[in-house]
Amino acid sequence: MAAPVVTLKGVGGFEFDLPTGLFINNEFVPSVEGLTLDVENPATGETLTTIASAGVKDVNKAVAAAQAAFPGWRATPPLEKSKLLWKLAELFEKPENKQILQSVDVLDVGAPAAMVDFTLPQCIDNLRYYAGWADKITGKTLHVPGGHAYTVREPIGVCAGIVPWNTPLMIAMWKLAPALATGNVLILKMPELAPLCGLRFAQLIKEAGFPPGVVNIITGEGRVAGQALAEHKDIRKVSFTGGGVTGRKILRAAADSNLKKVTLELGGKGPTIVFDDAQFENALFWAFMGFTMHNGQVCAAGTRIYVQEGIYDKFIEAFREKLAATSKSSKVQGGSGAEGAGKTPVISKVQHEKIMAYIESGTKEGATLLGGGNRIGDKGYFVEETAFVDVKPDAKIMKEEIFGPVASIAKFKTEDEVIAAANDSAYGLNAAVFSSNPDRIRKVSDALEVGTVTVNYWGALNMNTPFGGVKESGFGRDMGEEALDGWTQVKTVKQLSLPTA
Ligand code: TXE
Repeated sequence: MAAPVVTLKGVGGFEFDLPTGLFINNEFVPSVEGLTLDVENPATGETLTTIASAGVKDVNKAVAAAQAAFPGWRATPPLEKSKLLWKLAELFEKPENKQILQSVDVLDVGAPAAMVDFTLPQCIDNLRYYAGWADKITGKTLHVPGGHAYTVREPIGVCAGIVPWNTPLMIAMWKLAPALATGNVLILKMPELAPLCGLRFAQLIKEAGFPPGVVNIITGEGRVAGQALAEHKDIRKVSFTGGGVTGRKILRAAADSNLKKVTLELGGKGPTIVFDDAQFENALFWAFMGFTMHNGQVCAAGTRIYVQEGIYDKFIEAFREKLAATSKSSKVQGGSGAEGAGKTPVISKVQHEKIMAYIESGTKEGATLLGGGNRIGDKGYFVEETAFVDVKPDAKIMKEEIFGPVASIAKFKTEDEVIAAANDSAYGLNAAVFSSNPDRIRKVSDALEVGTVTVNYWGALNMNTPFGGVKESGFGRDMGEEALDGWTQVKTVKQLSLPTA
């Protein structure tokens, strides 16, 4: 039995159909136990639609489908894999598909237009980049006493990708493209708060011609479907992007089941460091963008801003003006996020309440509010861009990932002082450094305990540069050649040279 199809209204009011089922073996099916999930529009708080929600039996079905598909996909010639990935990229590019994919991220994520304009091309680049890798997965030839050895990089088998809600389409493609290029089969678990893009790109997977079972896409609750994937004995690898609490649960489940391979990208508390010798307007632009982009619901958000004393007063004044200007326009346009214009909402009531509680804690712990700090409107989940100054190093808003548009600003004197402050964090995903002194840039970049440093800009995502964290930001890399390590395992073959008879 096929799952029902619903009709939704996209940005600008056009109508499109979307299947509501679990995508297993290239078919959309309802949950075996009849489980369903309501999907909310965060701009209004209203239910957008109801879709299937995977239970344990559905996860088992998806794993069985993937297992059956693995031998065939593994044996598929690399260039055939490339062609299918390339075809999927072409389908993403078709205007009608583009419009739907971007609309669903606006509908259930509440994503701003600027964000979907960035993420969709990123998805396409990723698919093409890894299409190019499919026939370049090579090993090494090594000399051993009395013979030789070689290594091959093999697929891991049935893998799972667990996707977060902030940029679900883009992060799903970060997992799908390298997983398939290296010969794995995949079950993608879309986030319960923003699952709709998964239903649309599932249709495109089928249209591109991927064999049944190679990609299975399930929607459902993390504590049920996600946990079942993490515990499954026949899944050999989980690639997870999300919060630290959930990341730890997945590691525990892997340890308690079959010791599956796990890679984790768990967000951060990125430092933005502005030296006196930085180009002022450039630094101001990126520092502001770094914590406001997508309402700060970005793992790489630059939410700790350190400014050197020589320009501190001028920088703070300019920052205050920017906040005031944004807040004014937010109030005029508040509530229009669903149409993709003006201020957009944060993902959910829970996230909104969490952000407001952090803002309250900032004032309670003695920081000074520079601007923002208020909820916008009484419908949906909108909040003003907010910044605090004089934030103490151990304040909650300086230490914890808020995942909202809240920046904590502090003054510093010396390079060594700011390096110590920037590294005084459990996280280590990324940092941004603003300076015009090459020696200083080199010294500070070397000393920062993070996976990525950007210099004189913020925002670290290109398909050919590896992205991931150190410390409690996790381990493993998305994008770049390095992501291939997480989707392959190395086999060594050794051979003695026997004397010829
Ligand atoms: O994410 P979860 P939540 C951070 C951010 C945010 C916090 C909590 O600080 O405020 O995490 O967000 C699935 N086993 N990030 O709770 O739970 C879930 O269904 C397996 C940073 O919404 O991490 C979804 O698909 N899977 C992050 C995915 O995990 C489980 C982006 C992410 O949800 C599961 C998002 C379980 N037991 C939040 N429980 C980043 N790194 O960018 C849930 N899931």
